[in-house]
Amino acid sequence: VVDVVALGESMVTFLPTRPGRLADVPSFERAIGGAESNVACTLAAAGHSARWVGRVGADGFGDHLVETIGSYGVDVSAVRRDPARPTGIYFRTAGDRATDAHEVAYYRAGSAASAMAVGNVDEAALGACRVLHLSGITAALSDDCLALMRALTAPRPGRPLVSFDVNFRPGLWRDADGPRVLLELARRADLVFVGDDEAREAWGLDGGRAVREALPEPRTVVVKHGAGGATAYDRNADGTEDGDGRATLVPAPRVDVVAHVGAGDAFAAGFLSATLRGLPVRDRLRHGHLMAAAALTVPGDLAAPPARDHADRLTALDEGAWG
Ligand code: KDG
Repeated sequence: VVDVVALGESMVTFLPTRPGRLADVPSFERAIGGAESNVACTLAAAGHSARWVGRVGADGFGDHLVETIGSYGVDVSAVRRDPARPTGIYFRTAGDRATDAHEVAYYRAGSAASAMAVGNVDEAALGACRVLHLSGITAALSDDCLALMRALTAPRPGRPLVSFDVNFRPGLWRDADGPRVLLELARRADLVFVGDDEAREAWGLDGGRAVREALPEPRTVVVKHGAGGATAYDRNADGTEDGDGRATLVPAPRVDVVAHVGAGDAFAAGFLSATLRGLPVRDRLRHGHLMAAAALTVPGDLAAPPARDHADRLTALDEGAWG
């Protein structure tokens, strides 16, 4: 039984070598992206067993993804190669450090990953795990991918803990259905991550309490407030919520942001790592923030997470150190 299985599209990412509009950037550096494999890589780097289930082309970019993600210690044996479809790629601009406003150009329509479907993913590889990590991006890729997401989030005996990062990407949804579909999938998960900006944009919901009210089913809902920290609504076994129904808000450490990309994935990885270790909700949030801080201070998606004993010492600091 592996700790975490993450399913989703990974892409070769092209990061700009200088700031500016996409139209003006003269050259790019190759990196890897993919929200779900980012979570798997960070968890593997943090000492957990992790598997990525995905589909890439039978091309050099596909080789690069499988080899690089594998080099983090992630099990890539269930990744399928599609001889008829290419590996998705995307280009991005550096973006604004404060607001994260940036441009993205995706070349992923008709990608190998968009052909993932019930029936062509390795079912055995998706079982036998403690956590199955998914994101709303997959649901936007194609009708087959959406059907797969519905199957994976359906209630069934022996289901692992289903973790769902909403990851609303307006540019990927082919119609106006995205927000409704994302809400439907989130309600079927056990653990949901969502930014308060996403909740506002997708669902018109303002603030964590409104999000929790719209998502009463998942055991845990984590609402992220960017630099303002994150709030977890976590139900106890008796149906009550931690702190007599109050939420647990943990402020984020202040960091000198290089790029926001990948921070949400790192946060999810830190929260999941602490969840797998049975830590209390405050420490799960703190571990999320520490891994996000590492990702915020590098240009690409992935940063080396702090060593476990170091992270444990930092999360054990008193409230004063955490603002
Ligand atoms: O979370 C980082 C991702 O946005 C990036 O790696 C690309 O998965 C990606 C997406 O579809 O936006």
